[in-house]
Amino acid sequence: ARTIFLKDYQAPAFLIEKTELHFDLDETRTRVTSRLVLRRNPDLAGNVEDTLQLDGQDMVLESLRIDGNELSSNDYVVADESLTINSVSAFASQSPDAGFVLECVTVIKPQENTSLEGLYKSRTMFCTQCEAEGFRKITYYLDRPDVMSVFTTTIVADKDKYPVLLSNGNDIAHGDLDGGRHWVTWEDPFRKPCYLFALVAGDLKHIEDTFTTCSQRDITLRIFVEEKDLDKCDHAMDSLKHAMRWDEEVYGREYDLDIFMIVAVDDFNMGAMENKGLNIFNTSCVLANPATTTDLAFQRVEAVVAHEYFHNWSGNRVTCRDWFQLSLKEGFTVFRDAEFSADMGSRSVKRVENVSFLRTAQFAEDAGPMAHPVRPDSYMEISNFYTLTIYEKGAEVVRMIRELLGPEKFRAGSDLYFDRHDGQAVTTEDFVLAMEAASGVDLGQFRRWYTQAGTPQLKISDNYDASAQTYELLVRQSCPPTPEQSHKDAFHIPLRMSLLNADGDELPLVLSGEPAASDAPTERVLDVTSDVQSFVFKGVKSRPVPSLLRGFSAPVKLQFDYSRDDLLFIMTRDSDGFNRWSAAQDLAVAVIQEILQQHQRGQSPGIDKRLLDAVGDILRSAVADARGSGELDQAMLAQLLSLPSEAYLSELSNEIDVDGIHWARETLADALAVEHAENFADLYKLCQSDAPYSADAASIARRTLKNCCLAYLVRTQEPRWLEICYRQFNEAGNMTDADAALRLLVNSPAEAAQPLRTQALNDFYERWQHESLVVNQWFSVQAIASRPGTLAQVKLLMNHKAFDIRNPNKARALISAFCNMNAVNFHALSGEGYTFLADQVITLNRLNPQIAARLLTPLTRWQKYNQQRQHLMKAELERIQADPELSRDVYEVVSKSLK
Ligand code: B3K
Ligand code: ZN
Repeated sequence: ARTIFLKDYQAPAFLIEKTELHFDLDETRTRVTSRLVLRRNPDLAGNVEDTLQLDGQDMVLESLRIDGNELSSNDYVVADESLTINSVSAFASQSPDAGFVLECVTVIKPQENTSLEGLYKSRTMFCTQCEAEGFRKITYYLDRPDVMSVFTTTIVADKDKYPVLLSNGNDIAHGDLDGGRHWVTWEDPFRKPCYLFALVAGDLKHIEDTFTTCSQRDITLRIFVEEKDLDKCDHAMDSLKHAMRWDEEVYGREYDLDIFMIVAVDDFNMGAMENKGLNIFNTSCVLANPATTTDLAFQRVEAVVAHEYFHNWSGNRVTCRDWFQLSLKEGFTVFRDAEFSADMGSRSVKRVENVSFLRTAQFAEDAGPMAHPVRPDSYMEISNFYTLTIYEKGAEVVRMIRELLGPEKFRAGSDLYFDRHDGQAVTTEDFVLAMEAASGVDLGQFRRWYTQAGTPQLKISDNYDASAQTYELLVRQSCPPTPEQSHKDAFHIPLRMSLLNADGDELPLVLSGEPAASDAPTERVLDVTSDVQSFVFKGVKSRPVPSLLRGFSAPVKLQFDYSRDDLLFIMTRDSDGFNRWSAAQDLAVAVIQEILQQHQRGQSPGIDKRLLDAVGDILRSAVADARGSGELDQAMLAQLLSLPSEAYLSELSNEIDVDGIHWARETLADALAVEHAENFADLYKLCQSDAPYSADAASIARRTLKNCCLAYLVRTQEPRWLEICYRQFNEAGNMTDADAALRLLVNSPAEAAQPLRTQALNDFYERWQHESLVVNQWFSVQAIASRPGTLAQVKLLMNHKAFDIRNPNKARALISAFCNMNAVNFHALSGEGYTFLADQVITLNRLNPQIAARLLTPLTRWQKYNQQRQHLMKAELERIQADPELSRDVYEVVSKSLK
């Protein structure tokens, strides 16, 4: 298969000034007529290109004209993925420099399009997904983001079946036709690349609201859904208005069109898409209602609505020159949405959630065969590069820039970036240049974060000299090799830190060589730039405990030889909320690893009492707070009481002991439950509330903490707690509490749980069978149960009438949940988990290559398992590789992971 390289980038030889599309919608044969005004790109010196090659696939060409002159089949070549016109000037009525009109009629079959890319049917509606390269499945075009055009779109369809016809921009005309058909013409005044084009047609209902912008313009906001979902739109609408205001206040960005629309569709490959003025959402990322939606999903809706909205500036007004620059819009926009969520809820909890995710999943990607830089150098299939590295690590890179510039200069940098490049398709380099120009900060070495893959390691040791009253931090950085990059140069790492004295107070930080100052800062960002670097602080009167990498100021693995007492100290005394949590995690990791080693040596586990006691202290303060002032952040308490995930423990291992990790973590959790049952019970009761459901941060925090307590209580296996759990399931007034209880019943190994679980699962399905998103939850709850026999149950569920592998949400709910969130069963030594996944990948490879390639991920991580598992995993990868009709998507992932 071909590989595309960044170094081969060339500006387009032709530009498309104007794009007029006409869709005659029909399930089996949709006719697309396009009228493009093109001209030779005048910015390319000496451009005399006369051959025009357009992208296009899976369509039938009916006719082709240039300036009204019909081309015959001798005049062009149609290949699998392109249409080439050998000589434009042979047909154009004037020089191609001055412009010409290309008219093209093609026929496509939306009904047969299971890839969910291009124009397709989702249940009863038509919709599109064009990013990255889906527009080429709609008509022949220059399908690349640096070709920006003004679009006018006319949609013709049956009026009864498709009363609502939408595209980007403003509805400028509409009318009825004979035969029960009608039409609408939309015009988008903003130039855009075709990946931002969208079309929707269906029997949709909507809710409407208005937003008045900072310059007093009234914007119409509409959310379109199927009628049955009209009661699930309010939260998305609130989130949208919050996001619009926030972007004005924090980034000075105002919305530009007069209308902003969101449409919910059931069949969608990812979360949502930021098409200009017409965002298309996976139902799972827009619909929310207390009865059917968990708190987590409420928060996700808020974040995704904001993310897509923010793209209007970071992505649409300023877009990417080519797909290697994807993180330009994605990394920046994830950073923006994370800050938005932090402002809407609890800042430290948001950071904790983000960092947990990053250092579990993105670090694992960095350590795997698909590792790539934030700005990749090459790809086979761009769809495979919508990764955690592009999104999450890309966001961390932007965060580090803010760390280095400070918030004011960062804002000046983003203002300059938007101002300089409005209406342009640019690169990550342009972003960095704007940040440098506005701040005067040199980001020369910092650019390596864009070009070098892998997770840097920081090994820090210290040295206290009592007589000189100096304290040295010796920092060594290194970065393991990744595919195609064996050697790495030193990164520029912002290391936010502080030093704590025995009372937990922060010391003034004066580096040797600096003048002593009475107002020296107590927190600093050290610029780590060399492989080995020493920072010596003076005037340090006693040995301090360093608080390092505060707020996770860089996406690195930090190693410092803290004693457990140091960790306990940081956990309770550090003023940095993130580091308090991080120390608690490190302590729990150390204790779990100790239990695991004892287990591996055949010893019975001894659990460090200091951890048990520390959890007791947290619980007692939480109880006292809940009885009293209620000042503590209950979401943070829940985080502090949650043990590191099996996935994170696996990421930390050189060779993953799947069953050992599960066992050790369960052992510790069970011990905590038994030891502190009374406190958990008190806190569980104190967190009950009769108030009606609200999705505000404090209520979510309270429910999270309550359900965290219930989880420990169910671990005690006492029948009374199983009963209470079952009662919570039955009587819950919202999905968060019902779902939490159901998960606990499904996972409990207690004998008494078995009848309750069966009853609960049956009742749940019975009650929610008409809510497809809730049924998906029901699938995934069962798929992640660590009990033996789960795979057999998953296989049964694949035949359930509510399951459909063509629907990505369902495939994820069952297949992906089992393979990614159920390590003990997926990695069963029989190999049956691997075979199961390979079977599904082979099926999906033909139906939906993007989803197939994504599902494959857990098999590609074979390097981290023992010989026996490696062998079984590779055998399944080879079986997939032997499929003669492998899509480019799956081929790239399989071949790179077997290399
Ligand atoms: N930009 C889209 C992702 C498109 C994925 C294409 N395979 C959604 C987002 O990141 O906002
Ligand atoms: Zn995005």
